[in-house]
Amino acid sequence: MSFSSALASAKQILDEADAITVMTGAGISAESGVPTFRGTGGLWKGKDPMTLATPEAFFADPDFVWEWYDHRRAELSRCAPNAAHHALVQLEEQTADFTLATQNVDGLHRAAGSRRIVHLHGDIFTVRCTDCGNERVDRTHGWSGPPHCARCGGLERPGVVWFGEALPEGSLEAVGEAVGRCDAFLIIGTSGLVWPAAGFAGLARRLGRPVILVNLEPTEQSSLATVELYGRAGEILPRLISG
Ligand code: BJW
Ligand code: ZN
Repeated sequence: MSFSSALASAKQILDEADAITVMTGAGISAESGVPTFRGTGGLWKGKDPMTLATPEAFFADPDFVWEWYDHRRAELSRCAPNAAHHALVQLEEQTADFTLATQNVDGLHRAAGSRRIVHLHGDIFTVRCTDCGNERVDRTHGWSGPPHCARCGGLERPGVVWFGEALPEGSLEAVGEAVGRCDAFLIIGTSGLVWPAAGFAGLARRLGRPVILVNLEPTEQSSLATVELYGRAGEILPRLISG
């Protein structure tokens, strides 16, 4: 199928849908200057994720892990939503039942104006006490050493979901229900390698819902897609979601 006929099919699916569920990954923020995790130039390039994104790594060396997150928070504070984030705000406005499930922790969907968001992997700008669980929003950076809780003095950690950790309470149920109700499932900019988020494409497919996939290149989930659109999300989404 040519790109233009795939685009026309995908547009028709979205136009006819009363309920749409979207799953985004790091690729949607790439054109905002946020590095993805995997691949050339990715955040994991030359690094072992297990030394940075597990609770064991954090408790073994909180200074090292916080240094990495502080650096990313500083970089992110200079990034703004791109045309793909904005297109999803428009899609939300024109859709009666809309859910945006994101694996991203960068806050760019919220900054663009999306409202019905489920953050499956947390939020890099929240900080949580490892002793009393108190959570707070903190957009500052340039820290020297890990922060500590104002309530109990405990060590604070980034409010993100690391490997081996459960996803935020109720988040999987919310996305599962949204997939169950949807007339179209749109997957944007994710390698589809990280579970349980990766499982929703298969669920949509098993339920017979059309699956539209937008990515730079084929992914683990391409075989599940009804329509595949390859290219930059920031270029494809405004064409897919117009007027
Ligand atoms: C573009 C583009 C452009 C680029 N336009 N596209 C087997 C089965 C099931 C589970 C497992 C399993 N083996 C191991 C597990 C568990 C594990 C897992 O999935 N591991 C896999 C790696 C194998 N999962 C977990 O541990 C999860 N928890 C869990 O399972 O808990 C069980 C439990 C239950 C009850 C109690 C206790 C435990 C948690 C997963 C947490 C993931 N966390 C991270 C880090 C977040 C914090 C941080 O940011 O530092 O989340 S890992 C990282 O990967 C991050 C991302 O959200 C996630 C997904 O990455 P994403 O978004 O797909 O990015 P990339 O880089 O992979 O891909 C980018 C894509 O964009 C590419 O395809 C590009 O082509 C594309 N692209 N530019 C369009 N302009
Ligand atoms: Zn505390």
